[in-house]
Amino acid sequence: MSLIASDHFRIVVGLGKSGMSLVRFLAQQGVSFAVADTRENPPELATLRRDYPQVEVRCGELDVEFLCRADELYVSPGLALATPALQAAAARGVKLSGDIDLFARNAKAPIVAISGSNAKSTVTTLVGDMAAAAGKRVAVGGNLGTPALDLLGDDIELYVMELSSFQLETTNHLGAEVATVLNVSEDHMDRYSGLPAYHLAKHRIFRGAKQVVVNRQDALTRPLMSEGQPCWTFGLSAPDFKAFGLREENGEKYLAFEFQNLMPVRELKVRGAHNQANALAALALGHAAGLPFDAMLHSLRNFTGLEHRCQWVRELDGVSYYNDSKATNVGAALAAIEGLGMDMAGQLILIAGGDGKGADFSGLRDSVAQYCRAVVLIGRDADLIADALGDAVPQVRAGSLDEAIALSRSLAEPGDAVLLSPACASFDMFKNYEERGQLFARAVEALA
Ligand code: UMA
Ligand code: ADP
Repeated sequence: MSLIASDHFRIVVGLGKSGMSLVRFLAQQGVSFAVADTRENPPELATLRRDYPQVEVRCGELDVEFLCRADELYVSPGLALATPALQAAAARGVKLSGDIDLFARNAKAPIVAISGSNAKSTVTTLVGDMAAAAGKRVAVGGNLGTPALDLLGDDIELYVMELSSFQLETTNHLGAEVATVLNVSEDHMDRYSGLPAYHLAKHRIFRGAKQVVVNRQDALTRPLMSEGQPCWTFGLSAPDFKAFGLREENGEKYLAFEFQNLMPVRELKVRGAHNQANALAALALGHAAGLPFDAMLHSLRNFTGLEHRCQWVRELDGVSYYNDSKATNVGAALAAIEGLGMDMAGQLILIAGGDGKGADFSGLRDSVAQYCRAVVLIGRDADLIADALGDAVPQVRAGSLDEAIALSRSLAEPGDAVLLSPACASFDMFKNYEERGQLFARAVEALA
């Protein structure tokens, strides 16, 4: 039975992927609802008209009177709650909610909930793999892949959910079995008033959580108001009680839990210190969710990483090329620069730039100075990055990604690596980060 009131009227605001999953869910429950979207032609309009012709849909500027007909609005993560029409409706007593709230109310199996500025998709995928290796019927999605409501099923034994700050803004209660904010660094500063507002949104993930996982190296990942739940930690230092970390013994570095070495780090296929942290985070979450170590270690040994995340493309003239197009903020690029930089004898040629989303790039300066031979800048915010880096390292500009690759090749020396890790969104030059990464990989593969 669904936990959804049948006498309420609801409006789904936003008709993209998550909006369409709401439509399917609400229609299946047989409750009455309408749809609104600020766009004249939202992506799922044709599907809605074809499959649910009876549902009223309003496109274009949001009409407050129309919104106020609802008891509850399910707002797309793509729309800021600060949108004036939504605020006006809320002021008149309309409840603001989202797909994750509905999902949480209707999920019958435990939820592993994962947020953070970076590494969400990697850790979510890893925990999903671990659960599958342990023989669980697991559903994986949320901000990554399948929208939350489309995952619901009576036979599911575990949900592994990637949740963005946008989704968490409208999540009033989650009640996860275990929840984590993997790390917090500036992102989406074009949507939030500053880091505190962004941080606050992320921490809604802990509402009603039975257990929490905290990053020992990032104090901003600790729940603001602990409800006294069991707390597991992860970090690159040696672990203590209820902790996952790295321990070195006889010249060998291990992933370790408390005082037990689990597996040598060299058996991981993914590169860089940041990926070791990701493996430890996944172990902590899996352990809290009751997964056995043998299955978790089996998946870790086989995990080759996700596309566009520090992905090795090829080696040419002694230079390795890495596609880290998913690094759409400063924190992500820093992790890749430090993670790879620490692990290699040569230096990095960094290709960065794009749409900076209002970020402060000065945080890149020290690591770029330490690990990069040169930086090749592309895209709309190239000047902002150039100013922030100052004279830390030689810089050149490129008018296209192809030119950036050619310049990087000419700057690199044997033993170096060329790293596309833009610290920016891609929308000024590409359809999305996937297109940026694919074009990079294709151009690099074509180098003769
Ligand atoms: N939009 C409008 N008017 C509207 C509604 C949306 O202009 O009325 C615009 C906004 O610019 C918005 C964009 O359309 O950013 C997309 O909104 P949507 O409602 O069409 O989005 P969905 O297709 O439902 O996708 C959303 C998530 N998108 C965002 O949070 C922006 C997807 O995350 C998520 O996979 C999907 O729900 C299923 O849960 C994407 C994302 O970019 C991958 N997430 C951000 C990130 O990872 O950094 C947070
Ligand atoms: P998200 O889903 O949060 O965007 P991804 O797993 O897709 O996270 O990784 C995005 C980028 O974040 C990677 O390309 C890499 O540059 C960076 N990254 C990976 N692991 C970490 C980490 N542990 N800390 C900070 N940044 C990371």
